[in-house]
Amino acid sequence: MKLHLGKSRKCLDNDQNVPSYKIALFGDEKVGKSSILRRLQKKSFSYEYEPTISEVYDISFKSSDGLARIITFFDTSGSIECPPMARLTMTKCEANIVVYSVTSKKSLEVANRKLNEISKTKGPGSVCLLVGNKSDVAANAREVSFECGLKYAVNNKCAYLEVSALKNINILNAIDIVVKKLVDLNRTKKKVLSRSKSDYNKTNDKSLLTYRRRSVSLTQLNITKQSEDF
Ligand SMILES: Nc1nc2c(ncn2[C@@H]2O[C@H](COP(=O)(O)OP(=O)(O)OP(=O)(O)O)[C@@H](O)[C@H]2O)c(=O)[nH]1
Ligand SMILES: [Mg+2]
Repeated sequence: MKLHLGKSRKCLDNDQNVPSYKIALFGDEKVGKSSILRRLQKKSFSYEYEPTISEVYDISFKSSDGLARIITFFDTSGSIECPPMARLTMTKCEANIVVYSVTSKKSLEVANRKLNEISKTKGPGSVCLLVGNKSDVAANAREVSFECGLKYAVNNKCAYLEVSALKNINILNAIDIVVKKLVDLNRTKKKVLSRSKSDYNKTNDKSLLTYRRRSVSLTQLNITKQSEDF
């Protein structure tokens, strides 16, 4: 599977046909959310830690289906809690990625709470991915096994992947999984919409007439009632 990161949004702005998605990253502080985005955007890594307040990046992403898409990533703060802001970001984004670090059991608990919040805010069936970052660390530095992370993902009914921003392992795959899910969801939505449209067209005109007649008589009733009030 070959995945690419292409031109920046500025180069693609005029192309109306480029589909776009909004994806947010949530998770405890220092789990590596910004490092994952840095890996995607700049293809680099830094050991330095700079806490994020709130950042938005437009990144052009060519997924395994060969299509380029512009993805607006919302990088959130792991240390500053602002539930209304977080809910707003969750709502406006089509997909949410929740990151924990395999070196911190506490960060998995934080991720679990976020997944619950996302499910409550977005409803069941929203596109969500649980990501265990820092998979490059030595076995004795791990606090969370692959299986343990998977259990949390299964309980929360979301996709799951271990990644490393440092070693560039599974970063593009993670985004590809999310994009695929979004494409599938949009396809299903379109199918349902066109099916309900054709069902509507198939319903005989009689019922439409009855409905119109009823609405007329209701309007008349209203008028009568109003005139009674005077
Ligand atoms: N070993 C290892 N260290 C990583 C990896 N990703 C990030 N780090 C380090 O973890 C620290 C925190 O990374 P950030 O990307 O700033 O974490 P964050 O989740 O954005 O943190 P906040 O902005 O505070 O929420 C930095 O020192 C990174 O160098 C990784 O894949 N492996
Ligand atoms: Mg950050």
